[in-house]
Amino acid sequence: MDIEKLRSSITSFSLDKCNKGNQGFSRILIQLFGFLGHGKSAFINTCIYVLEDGEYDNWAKAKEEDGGSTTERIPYKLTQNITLVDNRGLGKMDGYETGEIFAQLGNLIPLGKVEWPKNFELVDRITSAEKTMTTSDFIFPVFVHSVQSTIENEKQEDIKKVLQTSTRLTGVSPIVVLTHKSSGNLIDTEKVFRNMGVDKIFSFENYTREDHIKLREKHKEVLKFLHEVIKDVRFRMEHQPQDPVKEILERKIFVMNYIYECGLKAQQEKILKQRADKQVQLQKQKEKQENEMRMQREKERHDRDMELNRRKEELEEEKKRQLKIQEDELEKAKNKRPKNKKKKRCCNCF
Ligand SMILES: Nc1nc2c(ncn2[C@@H]2O[C@H](COP(=O)(O)OP(=O)(O)OP(=O)(O)O)[C@@H](O)[C@H]2O)c(=O)[nH]1
Ligand SMILES: [Mg+2]
Repeated sequence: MDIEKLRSSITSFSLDKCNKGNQGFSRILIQLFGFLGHGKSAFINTCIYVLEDGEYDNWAKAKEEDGGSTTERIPYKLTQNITLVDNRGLGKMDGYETGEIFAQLGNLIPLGKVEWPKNFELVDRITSAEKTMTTSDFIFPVFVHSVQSTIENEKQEDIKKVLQTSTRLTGVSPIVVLTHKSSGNLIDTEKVFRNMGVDKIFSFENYTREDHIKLREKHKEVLKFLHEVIKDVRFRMEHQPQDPVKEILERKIFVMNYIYECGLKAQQEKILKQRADKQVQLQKQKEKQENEMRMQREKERHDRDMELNRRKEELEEEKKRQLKIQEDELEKAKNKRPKNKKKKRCCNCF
């Protein structure tokens, strides 16, 4: 399909025109998620720029020198039936952040400011958002990842789990969008995602404030991406009858269980960590005591040796002193011998 045909099939797409009707949905909500700063907002700008084909603008507030990162869930209407949602980026992938991501993906918390929860606060937010929950959004998850960032083995497992959980939650396998296509390791990153079981991968060099010269291939790739989303939605609408109200309830139960399990796991990990810390502490105490005892023994041995040496020296001294006394007495005795005997002998000589 050429660019114009792709564009018109996207702009004219309507859920009402699906074979089995809209089944209660009024729009496709393409939910972008992924790590902080990987180009989610820039990708939204790219999609709007390509579809409107007018002047470039930083609609989704992609990070610029004076701008910050996205902290709100903001919807951007692309066509009458397609809306993109810029979700808050993941910093790390702990249970709380992923819980928050699934609540966002499941449309269980309202659009707007997003605070990362520190505890079960998320459950309260989901519960209080119940009345305002929109059931008429067909959720389509899209994971955005920059090829400039290498994915270590440990992170691969985390991402894989998040992608699998997103599929179970939404019923749709997330499409992976790779950004910074020309300035990172595209082939290896694609391979990593393929190994995770992802089969739909699109790679882009996003249009940015600095570089937004319109390129036919880039335009076409973006349109192909949107067209793929529509094809997937059509397929699911046709082959898996939908019940939006039931689905959102199921998503709610799923996310609540997920948060509960994460909380439980975090508590178990905390207890295990406390036990391990205690073990380390006891081991340190034992080592300290053993060290002290060893030092005490060494000190005692040293003191004993010193005492022995001292006594030995004293004995030596005493011995020397006795010897000296004996010598002195001998000398004295020698000196006391009568002198006349000698004289007599001398007289005889004369
Ligand atoms: N050259 C180039 N720059 C990009 C690309 N994608 C994003 N950027 C730039 O990378 C920076 C971060 O992109 P954002 O779109 O703000 O990232 P984000 O995922 O929305 O970030 P958070 O909102 O913090 O989660 C911005 O300066 C973008 O202009 C790309 O494909 N190529
Ligand atoms: Mg952003």
